Amino acid sequence: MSNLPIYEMLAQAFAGEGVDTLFSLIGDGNMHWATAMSKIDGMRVFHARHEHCVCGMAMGYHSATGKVGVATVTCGPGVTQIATALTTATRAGVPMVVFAGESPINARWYNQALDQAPLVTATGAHYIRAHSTARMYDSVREAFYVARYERRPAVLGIPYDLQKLPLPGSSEYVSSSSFIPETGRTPPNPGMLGRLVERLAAARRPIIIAGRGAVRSGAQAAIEELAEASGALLATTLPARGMFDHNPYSIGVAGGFSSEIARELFAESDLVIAVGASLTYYTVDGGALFPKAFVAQIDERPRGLKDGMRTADLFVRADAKVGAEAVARELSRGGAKAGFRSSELAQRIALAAPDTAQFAIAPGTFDPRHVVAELDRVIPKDWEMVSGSGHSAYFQTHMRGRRPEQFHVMREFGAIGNSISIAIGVAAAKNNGKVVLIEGDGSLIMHIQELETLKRHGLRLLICVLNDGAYGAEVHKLRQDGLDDSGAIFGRTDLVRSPAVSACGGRQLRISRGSSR
Ligand SMILES: Cc1ncc(C[n+]2csc(CCOP(=O)(O)OP(=O)(O)O)c2C)c(N)n1
Ligand SMILES: [Mg+2]
Repeated sequence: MSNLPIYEMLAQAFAGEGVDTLFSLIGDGNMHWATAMSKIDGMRVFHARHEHCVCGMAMGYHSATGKVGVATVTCGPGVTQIATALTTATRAGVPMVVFAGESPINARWYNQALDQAPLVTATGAHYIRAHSTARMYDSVREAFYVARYERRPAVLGIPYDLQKLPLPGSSEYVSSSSFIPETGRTPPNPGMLGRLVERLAAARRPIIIAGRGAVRSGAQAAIEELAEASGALLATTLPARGMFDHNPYSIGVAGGFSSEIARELFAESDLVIAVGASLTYYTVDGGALFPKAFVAQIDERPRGLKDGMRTADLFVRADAKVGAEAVARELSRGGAKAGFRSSELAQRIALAAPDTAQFAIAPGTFDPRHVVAELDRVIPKDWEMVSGSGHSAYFQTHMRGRRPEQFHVMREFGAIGNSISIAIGVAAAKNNGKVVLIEGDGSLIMHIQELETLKRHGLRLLICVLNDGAYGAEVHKLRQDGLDDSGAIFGRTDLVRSPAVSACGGRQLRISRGSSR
């Protein structure tokens, strides 16, 4: 039997998983463990102001590092606060472990008692009731294993009276990493590969869409070569945006955020190949983006039915890089072809404005397209960029020459209010002052208290607020349905004078029409 209390041993187990950064908000359920964590050599602990944001920061930290994000909240009300963050992380495939206490198992009554498991599992996260003192290490390992292997959040619920008992037995902690199956990259089935090559050889207007799977697999060069050999145009999903910006045949983001010329070219396409892209509802714009195309998918985990729609007509199960290389190799036997490509088209793509819609610009305000173009000009290309929510996030997709690995976006659950904490997680990971958050005003203000966290921890973050004084996305929808839009218009908050902004001591720069800077 070890003399140390379980909470100490649990902190050691987290360190054994390679955890070096923790986002925390403490209460009864986690304060012993969180304090033990803070004493571990080299551990960085960030104390936030809302549990939702504690998780958001861990999600941003994962996005910036690829490591499992780790957050801690107290039992009961700490856990009820994180339902939105857990769902967002589940939908975005974020590996995260949340250490949550549980109410004391031996107490007759405890005001914060709550059956946490159904709440957590409803979000799609994994819940572990760690009630066996003998199996505490197994519970930590299971949490990290699920997070890493299934790419989703896991919540550890440990009654806090148990945390104070001594750990029975004194075995060494063995990290979950050693249990993750090493299988190497998946090669394609030759028969399916042959069918895809045949389709591609016959296609006149092919377009390849690369997704997050292509980013993870390092498939960019292989996809560009395949596109060149087959005369295909290149596009990406929103999370993979920027991958082909340097390529003259890149048409940017596929889906609801597509540019006008991308929509036109997709509409003509006879073959779309998705590589490492799951073809969500948004990527295919609800099925409206490429109505004439035969669709093929190269993916480690092809799915026939996704978001209520048929995803593709032909599936090749393969790693994105190995799959793209194999198709290019087979195709090259027939020689390169022009496909969709011509120098005239490259010129049209180069000159096309992403969005030429005409709308009135109210006096004293800017056209958001011009604002984003100017931000693109002045913000160095190597900065990490965190995307906000609301309709203003669309304009940000017009920025060019920024790597997808440095673009942080988690929109799958459609919740606003996440991006400030995601950005803080990225800033904590990078710690270099080269992080920008571009966010809507409604979403930012939802969790603006985290400016204080930024200040207290001395983190540097540039926040650009597209302040239309409204829940702009909702204004559009209300007007479309002929409803009164006043419930979505709150007016432009004076961020310069706002107590939250001045309390954080941040520098504010209000840019309005006619100002010189
Ligand atoms: C948590 C949550 N609450 C409400 C909504 C509904 N909603 C969607 S977009 C939006 C407006 C966002 O406003 P803002 O951040 O200012 O961005 P804008 O659309 O104005 O650019 C709202 C309220 C939501 N998606 N998530
Ligand atoms: Mg707004």
